[in-house]
Amino acid sequence: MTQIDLRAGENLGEEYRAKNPFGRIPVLELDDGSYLSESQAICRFIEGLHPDPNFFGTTSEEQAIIEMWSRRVELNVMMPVAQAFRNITGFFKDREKVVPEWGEVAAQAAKAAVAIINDHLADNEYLTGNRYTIADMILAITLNFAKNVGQDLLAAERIARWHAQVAARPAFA
Ligand SMILES: N[C@@H](CCC(=O)N[C@@H](CS)C(=O)NCC(=O)O)C(=O)O
Repeated sequence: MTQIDLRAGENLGEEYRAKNPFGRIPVLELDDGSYLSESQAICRFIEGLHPDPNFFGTTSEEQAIIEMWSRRVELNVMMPVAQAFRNITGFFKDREKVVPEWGEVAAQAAKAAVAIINDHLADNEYLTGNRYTIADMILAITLNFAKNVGQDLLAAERIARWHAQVAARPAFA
């Protein structure tokens, strides 16, 4: 594993951008020397190598439902949380324009999305029903990150119940 120093902008240099032109971590180097980025694509590749246990679905219907939830979480929770973090703290002000007001709007958007998910969890043990999937992983990691950067989105009752269940999984810990 190679650590990339984000604060120093190592991910923005020519060497790293040859691996991922978008300059984001993580990147997985494959045996043939090619590179894969985007966390979900990397996870899907790993599941292909180790299909059991399954986290991306088996039937096409189940795969579609899991992807629906993964996309809902990434687009409606992860992106706003990241935008709030970046624009409120100015953490990456050396490389992008920071708009604090936009950060506040994004933080509210993340809260609103989590409230919708909290309602959904009234009738569902996990995001896609009765089993843990990649969609739950993405949401749990997003909410842990949010908490670490001062956006606590874990308080709602069903979110708290669901998060405790996920956090109790040995692999998650
Ligand atoms: N959609 C991408 C997001 C990757 C991403 O935004 N990574 C952040 C850190 S978690 C990053 O590399 N930030 C450095 C920068 O923006 O310069 C994924 O799922 O892998």
